[in-house]
Amino acid sequence: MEELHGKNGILIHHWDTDGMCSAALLLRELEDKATITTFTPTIGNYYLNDDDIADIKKHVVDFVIVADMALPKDSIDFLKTLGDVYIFDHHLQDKYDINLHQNPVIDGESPSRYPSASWVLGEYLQKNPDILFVLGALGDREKKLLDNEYAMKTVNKVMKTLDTDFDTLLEVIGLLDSNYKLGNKKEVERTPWFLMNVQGPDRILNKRDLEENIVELESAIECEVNGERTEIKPCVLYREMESPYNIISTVTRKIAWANEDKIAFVVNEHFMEGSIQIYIRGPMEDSQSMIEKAKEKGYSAGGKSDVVGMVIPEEDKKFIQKILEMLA
Ligand SMILES: [Mn+2]
Repeated sequence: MEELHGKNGILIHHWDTDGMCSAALLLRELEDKATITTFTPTIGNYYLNDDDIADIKKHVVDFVIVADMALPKDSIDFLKTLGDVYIFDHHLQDKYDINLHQNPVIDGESPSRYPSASWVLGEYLQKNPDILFVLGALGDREKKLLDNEYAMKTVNKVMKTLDTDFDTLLEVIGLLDSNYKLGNKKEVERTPWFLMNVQGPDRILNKRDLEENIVELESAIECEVNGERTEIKPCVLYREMESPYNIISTVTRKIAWANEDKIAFVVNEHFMEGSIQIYIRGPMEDSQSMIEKAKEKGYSAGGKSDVVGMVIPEEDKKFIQKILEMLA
């Protein structure tokens, strides 16, 4: 990446562990050779909104790097007006006409060969696999990474060198992801600068503010799980959250696991401004048609047979009722 030396750039990264580790790998490479500002989009949005664009425009840059985020075409078109654009990613997305779009998965490589953006970057920069590589992959796949024989070979090697184990690294992921769960965008943007100097798990495990985050998150989750809820139909437990944190998936899972014959239906209007998060978990007959219904309306939605997650605009609160009616 010698063409970037002596230049000014903005580094846009995903807010999760993989995004921060990928940004840290880039900082290690460029920090003393280029002037770099780290930036994460409004947490929860997989595109650049007007606030993000206004913030980015405050910086005069020659180049933009996007790490671990599949931004839509109009966001990329905006970034191209600022300077040269580089993307390092592993999500499925269209190939863009930019300076460099390094994404082996869209070039036909198997996603199991590239479990994280940190993996893509480490290979691109020709670095030996290290803690940042491994944390990125573990953050994105968690325990599912254990089934990826190819990746685990490298992970095991790195863990051996660092004298650590899988469960300890999962704890590290929990600590690193606590910032975005609390909605702390500034801290997410600062973390790659800390991670670039990390060689093993200890400094992260001993970082006091992260420990405090976990205590705060756990007590908020506890409050929500034990909070008031309505039995809407014999099979549905409905909970309207009060927390401003991004903990809806954990809260829903805990309610569902404690009530196995019921469907946990949880909504939160307090995490994303202007939007409502919805999470549904339990024995559903047709989760796919709910996902389709949301997508038809242009809302972001996804899930599996027993889990559905979606984000809807607050103007369309009625949509919650429609989804509830679809449950037996
Ligand atoms: Mn990723």
